[in-house]
Amino acid sequence: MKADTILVIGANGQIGTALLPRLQTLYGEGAVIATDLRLPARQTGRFEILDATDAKGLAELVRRHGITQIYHLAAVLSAKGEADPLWAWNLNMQTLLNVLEVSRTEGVKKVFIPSSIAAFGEHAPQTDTPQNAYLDPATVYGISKAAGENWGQYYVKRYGLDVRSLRYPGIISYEALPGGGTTDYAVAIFHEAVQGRNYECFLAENTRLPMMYMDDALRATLELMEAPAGQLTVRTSYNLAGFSFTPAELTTAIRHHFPDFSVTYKPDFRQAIAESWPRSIDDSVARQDWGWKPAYDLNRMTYEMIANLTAVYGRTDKVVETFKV
Ligand code: AKB
Repeated sequence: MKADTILVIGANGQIGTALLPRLQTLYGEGAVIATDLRLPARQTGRFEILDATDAKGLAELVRRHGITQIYHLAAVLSAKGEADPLWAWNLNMQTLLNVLEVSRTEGVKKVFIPSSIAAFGEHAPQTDTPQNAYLDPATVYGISKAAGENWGQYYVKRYGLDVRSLRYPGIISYEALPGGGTTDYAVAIFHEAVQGRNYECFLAENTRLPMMYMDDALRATLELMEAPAGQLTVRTSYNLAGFSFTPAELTTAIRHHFPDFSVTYKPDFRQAIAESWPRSIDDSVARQDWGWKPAYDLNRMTYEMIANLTAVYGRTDKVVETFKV
């Protein structure tokens, strides 16, 4: 157990819900303060209501608990952000700047800020997109991620704050639903299949995107946060890869378990977002700097998702709400 006090912002989201128990195991339940806009359906450990756009409230909480590390996971994702771009920009940037500033003024030792494959746009090579590819994102979410990466690096260089970041691919998990992303189909499809229903996909069947199973995403996050600072050559955000697939390939993998499962395709505005993103990612710098290596492929992830969601839907106290975009 380590003598750090950890603040998780956006603890009720897809990543926060899965990361929280890992941090509690690593640092001790009492050392992790989970926060979000509202209380979670099921609470374990210490939880406080926090609106991270409120700089004063955030600073008061950081001081009161003597926070030494922050995981800032609150954000409006790609598809939802397009419905109200200025709101999404303000929320994503205000919360990020509040986190960086409170960390600088209150002596927080380490900060994790997620970036995304959404930071890339049409001028990045779409296959094996390299670490230093040009960033011209097509969505307001991607613009906020590209700007956020640079703000993180600025705080490292100007103030010596230890800010670390990963460009997450689409993350697939059973613990909580993603909310408003373009890769959400890859989670929604499992919920339908496990409940014996067919699925209507909002992306075209041959749309290839980089994805990752939550277990790998959590391990990458914690390994990056544990890595000696001197080994980190990237202070914007590290490229991170798991595996890539299309909706058609995912359907085939699911049909291995549920042969009657079928998918129809009705691409909507999210198709253009997906087409602006990489198809696969070159994460060799992460592998070299801090030893990153994914453990899951498409088939192993599919098996885990089906096994875990079967258990979830088999329960009477369902922990997953109906899937909404
Ligand atoms: C989204 O689809 O917006 C996110 C992401 C790839 O960052 N899952």
